[in-house]
Amino acid sequence: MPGRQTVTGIGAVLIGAAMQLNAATWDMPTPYPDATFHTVNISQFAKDVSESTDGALQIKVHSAGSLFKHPEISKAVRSQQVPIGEFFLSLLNNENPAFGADSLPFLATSYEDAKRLWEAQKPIVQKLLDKQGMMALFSVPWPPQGLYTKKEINTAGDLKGLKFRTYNATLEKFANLAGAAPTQVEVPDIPQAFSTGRVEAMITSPSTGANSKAWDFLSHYTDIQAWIPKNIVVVNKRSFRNLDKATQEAVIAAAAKAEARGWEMSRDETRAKVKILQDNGITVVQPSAELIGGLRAIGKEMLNDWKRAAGPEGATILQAFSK
Ligand code: PCA
Repeated sequence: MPGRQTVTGIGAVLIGAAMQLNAATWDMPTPYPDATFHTVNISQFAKDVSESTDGALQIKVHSAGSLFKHPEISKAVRSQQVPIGEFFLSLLNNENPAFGADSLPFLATSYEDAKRLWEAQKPIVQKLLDKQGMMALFSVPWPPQGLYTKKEINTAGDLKGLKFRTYNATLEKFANLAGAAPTQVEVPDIPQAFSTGRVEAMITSPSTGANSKAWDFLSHYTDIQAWIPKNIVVVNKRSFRNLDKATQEAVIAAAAKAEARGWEMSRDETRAKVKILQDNGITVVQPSAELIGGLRAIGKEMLNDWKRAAGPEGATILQAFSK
């Protein structure tokens, strides 16, 4: 038996060596810090891929814009500088408004609606990414977006003149229409932007507010639940095709799990993070009817502009969404 043991041992070593030869490591840039639930979900995705491929594919997550800055991530995947990456889907609104449907104010404000919107958007997003040599793996929503300020906000008019932190062109437009002064700031830079007075108000999720320790620099959270934007994880198609069939299938299976898990995490976040805001002294306010009325009027104008810009693709999305 010792002899046989040895053969098995050598065999195992050879198989191990062969696997090492075929093993790939994928660098994956992501924009948000490690504690963000999206990043936690992606780390689990990477772990699932590693386990289900017996280490043949390792995904190394580079969080918080450490490998590529957020606006560069989609381009880095497109040009195959990296095989995989995560970004805020509606950042691509400038390339095609279809990407930005989930950042339109008051179009989809519940998780059920957000899910339907994603189903409506997905075929078109996939087609547009495909033209750029990319493929969507999964998409996960942020909790509903709320309003953070240093004072009570009772009407849309109260936003006039505020230095407003934004994260994409759609929110920038919203801020402009509200008469505020928009400035683009990435999540890791939020605390500094507030503490240096560059900005004094923002619209984002309870997650990002709590993770940024918003109580250090502002006092009010108004729960306007204005939209439910998503992150997306994409792969470069050539990189994906370079994987063997079994590994491709493992990636797709782990992605499906990550999408389901991410939507659940997002729902749980909403309650948990609003409570953290409250526990740390932020005044959590339900919006007045007047405030919501004013913000909805801005949303209506933005939807009309979007419809014009998004053409037939936009119409297809809205039609599928309202079914
Ligand atoms: N957090 C990210 C995107 C949306 C959100 O809730 C941000 O504030 O940039």
